Amino acid sequence: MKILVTGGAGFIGGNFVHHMVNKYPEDQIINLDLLTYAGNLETLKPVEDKPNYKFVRGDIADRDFVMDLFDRERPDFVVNFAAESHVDRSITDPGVFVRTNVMGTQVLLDASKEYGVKRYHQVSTDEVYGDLPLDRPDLFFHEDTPLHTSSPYSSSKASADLFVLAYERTYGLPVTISRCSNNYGPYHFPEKFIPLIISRALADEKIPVYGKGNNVRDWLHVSDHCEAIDLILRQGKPGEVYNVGGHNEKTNLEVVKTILAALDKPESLIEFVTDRLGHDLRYAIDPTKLETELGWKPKYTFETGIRQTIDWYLENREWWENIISGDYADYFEKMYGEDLAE
Ligand code: NAD
Ligand code: TDX
Repeated sequence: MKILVTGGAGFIGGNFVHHMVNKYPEDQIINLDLLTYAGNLETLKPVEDKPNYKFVRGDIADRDFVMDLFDRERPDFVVNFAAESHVDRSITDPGVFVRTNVMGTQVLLDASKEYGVKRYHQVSTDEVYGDLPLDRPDLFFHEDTPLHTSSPYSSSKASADLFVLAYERTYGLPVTISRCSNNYGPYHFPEKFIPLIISRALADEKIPVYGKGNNVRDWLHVSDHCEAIDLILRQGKPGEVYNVGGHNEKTNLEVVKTILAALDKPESLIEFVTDRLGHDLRYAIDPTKLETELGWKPKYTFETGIRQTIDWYLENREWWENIISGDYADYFEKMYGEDLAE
């Protein structure tokens, strides 16, 4: 079996490539990634010499390039992780989110249709459902919860989902979609909340918390997400959407305090800063369908997962210190400069 993974030099795609290359030595894994600021070949070092792995640099929105690649490689399965993924960046520069997340997905769908792939899997997000109120802990996102997006990022992901489902209904393309809650774990780019906390706390630097820090996210370890996608790819029903989440809801403040305590750092590092525009209040996934129909079960609790993640960042300083000292430093200054000024 030949599996084309897009966005495999990013956080979740990279973890998924590791998972697939190691678990299925008889399958061929092709990793197509543009290597934007978020793509990092260092993440692929552990698998780059494996005989069942190949890297191709390219843009999923470049139709001629993608069609040529499909013509050459004839993949059986396509798993699309490639995306612009950071909500804050979508607020300052929405255009590239439409290009990659919507138009790129549509190009991949056309190629999958043209070359008869057996399964196209779209990696989506719980953010397509919008948010839930903080005072209704009884409410959860189900697969049939209406799409109700808040940010340019989530709007682009929801648009892509609609195209994916349209290609199933209109052309009979065998598609599946997974909508996962917030991931954390190894190789997470330090612009995102958890690696940002760990890397800044280790340097005794202020940690920016938006608003009052009472927004709630539902955290899932990235390896549990990878297992879910693998399962859906092999056993999921074409045309179906599967929610992925492990019931690990935490306020942002709880997350910061947990990490500071684990690193033995003071809470005085917390700095409340201007809130994100349109900031979603609460995400919470109901994963019952995936659990009952496909037998998925997460291996990590938040407590075991965050410990593993902190240890990984302690043991792999070079990976994230290289990022922090590069172009990312300019982004951080523009994003938080005034808020975190002494
Ligand atoms: P990421 O930003 O770490 O990685 C994205 C990757 O896509 C990078 O390697 C980048 O180089 C590549 N890429 C970007 N534009 C491209 C293009 N035009 N052509 C080819 N490659 C391109 O993202 P992530 O956090 O790993 O998220 C992966 C996917 O999972 C995204 O689709 C995201 O919406 C979804 N998702 C993320 C989370 C989360 O918590 N991070 C949760 C649910 C779903
Ligand atoms: O500096 C910060 N301070 C802060 O308080 C940052 C970067 C974030 N936050 C808050 C905003 C959110 O409530 O922390 C929470 C998590 O923020 P992010 O890491 O930016 O994630 P989020 O916006 O929840 O989106 C993530 O989960 C769903 C991923 O980035 C998306 O790609 C995924 O679809």
